Amino acid sequence: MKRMVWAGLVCGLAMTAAMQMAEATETMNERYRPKLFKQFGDHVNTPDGLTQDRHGNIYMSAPNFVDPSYPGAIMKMDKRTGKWSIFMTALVHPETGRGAPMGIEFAEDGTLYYCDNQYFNNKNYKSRIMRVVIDKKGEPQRIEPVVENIKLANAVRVRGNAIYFTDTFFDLEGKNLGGVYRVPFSAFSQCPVRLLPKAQWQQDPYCIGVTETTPLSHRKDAAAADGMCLDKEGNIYVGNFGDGHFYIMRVQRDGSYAKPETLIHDPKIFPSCDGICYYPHKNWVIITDSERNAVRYWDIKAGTLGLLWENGDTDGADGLLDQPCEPMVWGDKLIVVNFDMKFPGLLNTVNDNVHTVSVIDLGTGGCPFLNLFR
Ligand SMILES: [Ca+2]
Ligand SMILES: [Ca+2]
Ligand SMILES: [Ca+2]
Repeated sequence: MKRMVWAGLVCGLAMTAAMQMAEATETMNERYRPKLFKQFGDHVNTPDGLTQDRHGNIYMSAPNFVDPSYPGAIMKMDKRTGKWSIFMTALVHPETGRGAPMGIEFAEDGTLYYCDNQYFNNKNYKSRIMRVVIDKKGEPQRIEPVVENIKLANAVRVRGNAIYFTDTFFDLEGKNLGGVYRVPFSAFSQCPVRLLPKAQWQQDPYCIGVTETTPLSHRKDAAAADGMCLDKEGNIYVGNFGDGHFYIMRVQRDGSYAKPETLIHDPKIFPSCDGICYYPHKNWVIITDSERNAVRYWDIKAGTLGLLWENGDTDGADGLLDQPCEPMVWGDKLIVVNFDMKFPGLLNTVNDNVHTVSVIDLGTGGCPFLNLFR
């Protein structure tokens, strides 16, 4: 009898604690409830990457994998009018006949760089980093490859005199590796740089870090390095798509980078890292979790993982997350693109025909539109 009373009491206490926690989480979340920022027609059926120019205009890539009858394109939203238009269609790869822009970012000189992810068309090193030369009026003039021989070019960042990008698959026997690359502008001033084949990654002067995925049993996804960003000190953050393993690469005094060091590897809490971005005001790295329809953040100073929002399976018409991929701080808002291209084991079950971008109000204290700490 006594035991039963104790059991009841303990159970009651646990329930109260759980309810309080649920309430606390609910309160925290409601402030960050995503709203619909933009819904596209089928010409943008698989949106992915995000960036902004110095005026705060938004650019979003659409590789259009789900319905390839539409070309890969980069869309632009004019900040002043809020109107979206096609900025450019992506350069088609001569062998695959497709252009598939993913990660995008502007250099300070106004050149736009983007990842051309050919891996879903051809796994044999067809992906590239592309450069879009833009004229004084802001119109694209020409597109050319600057780095070739990539497996799956995913995220790109531009900092100082170099570009940084991730390659999500190495496809080497027995290990599920992905990499972080740094290529200085000077290396492609005359002609494109070619990376070494992955079997020789240790000799590749441009490979500055390697990450490894331990596939989860419910997903069996070996995808490694996906999202990447830098903080204001120049440290690099990178996370794996397949298992959420999240790393820092600390910048050294001579400007080189230390090997990736684990910050979080706990797939029960955080099982998939897609895009990440830096939020200077709070010194956070904002992270999308593709499996759980969640936006998380790494608080750099506290060394803790937090949750901004998560929701169940949805088509996204109400602005909720539908397999979020790239996040971007834009003024006092967080813009989140919804990839909506299901892989086994993700919450997202349907590549529905509602193609959306979400917005989360960060409250006061966003960052300037020209965000050099992307
Ligand atoms: Ca990505
Ligand atoms: Ca959707
Ligand atoms: Ca969906």
